[in-house]
Amino acid sequence: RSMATSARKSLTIGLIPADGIGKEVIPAARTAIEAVGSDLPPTRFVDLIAGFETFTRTGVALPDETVESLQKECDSALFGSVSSPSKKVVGYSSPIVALRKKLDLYANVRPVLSVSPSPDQPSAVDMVVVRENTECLYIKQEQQTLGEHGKEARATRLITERASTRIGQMAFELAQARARKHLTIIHKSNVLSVTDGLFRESVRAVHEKYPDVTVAEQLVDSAVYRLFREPQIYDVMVAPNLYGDILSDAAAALVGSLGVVPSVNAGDNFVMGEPVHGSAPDIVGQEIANPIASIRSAALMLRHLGYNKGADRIDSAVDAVVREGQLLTPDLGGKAKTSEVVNAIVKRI
Ligand code: GGG
Repeated sequence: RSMATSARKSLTIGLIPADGIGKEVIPAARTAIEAVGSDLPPTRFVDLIAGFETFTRTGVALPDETVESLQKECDSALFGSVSSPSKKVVGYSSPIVALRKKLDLYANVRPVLSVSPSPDQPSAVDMVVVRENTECLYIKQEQQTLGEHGKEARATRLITERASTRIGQMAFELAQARARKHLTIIHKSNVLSVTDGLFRESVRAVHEKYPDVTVAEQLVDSAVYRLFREPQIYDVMVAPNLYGDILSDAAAALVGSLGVVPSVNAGDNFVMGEPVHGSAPDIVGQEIANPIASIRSAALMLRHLGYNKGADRIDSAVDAVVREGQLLTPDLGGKAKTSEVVNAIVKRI
């Protein structure tokens, strides 16, 4: 789905690197967009802050100014990665989860695509995970109480017909636009018959509008198994938030590294590119973070805005660099620095 480009005389993109390697890879994505030049309208970037580091410095993880700028002056955005602590920190709440909700970016679209040995050969792995982005356990309603046998913790899982229907609609539209036109609904309704049952039934109800699309269902556990045994059976997968998060990270293993998988957080009026990988504190500052996931997220964001030519130029340049195999970061078995990969991609754009 793309947002019309015709009315846009200029393009304003918010950049939110956030934490860890986000600060290394979002500048790389900006460089790639700048290299596209005249295939885009005059483009302006707005530097914005959010993240755990922002929280430790200012006491706020997602400043109002960031949200306001995105809502009022930006056409789209790129988000890097966030390092939320695993233990509760009073006053802190994940800014990316909040941002997706505040901007109503209800779909996280994650294409998982391997680069074929030559441009005329098909990719061995070519699927899209469509993850519902606003509910499930990510509404973060958790409580701990003291029970008869010690501490007890509970989390509320929210699944609504509205959110499941609109993510289903997005997934069917994506499937319809692809060659295989096949959608797999991921759930666990044999155990969670009420919540996952509603998700499954709501997505299924959209099918009648897309008769060309074939539909299958898969329990999430067996979906992970089949993902590794026979990835070619999948085309578009649609899943509630948590399953989609886990499945898309797992699927990244099929294409070499989490460092190459892009995503967009998409709503009806705004799109925000975001690499699927996290903030990778173990490699921060070493100049070896793979910039490809962010650069491809920029391409995906441009595609969503309707700038297919610019997006194609970026993706083809990345494909060429990966195919040549000379300049790859360590996650892909190479020795190149982030900046060397960026320079090689920019030269080919
Ligand atoms: N770009 C994806 C990302 O930052 N992943 C890390 C993640 O999921 N963090 C959740 C959080 O810290 O709120």
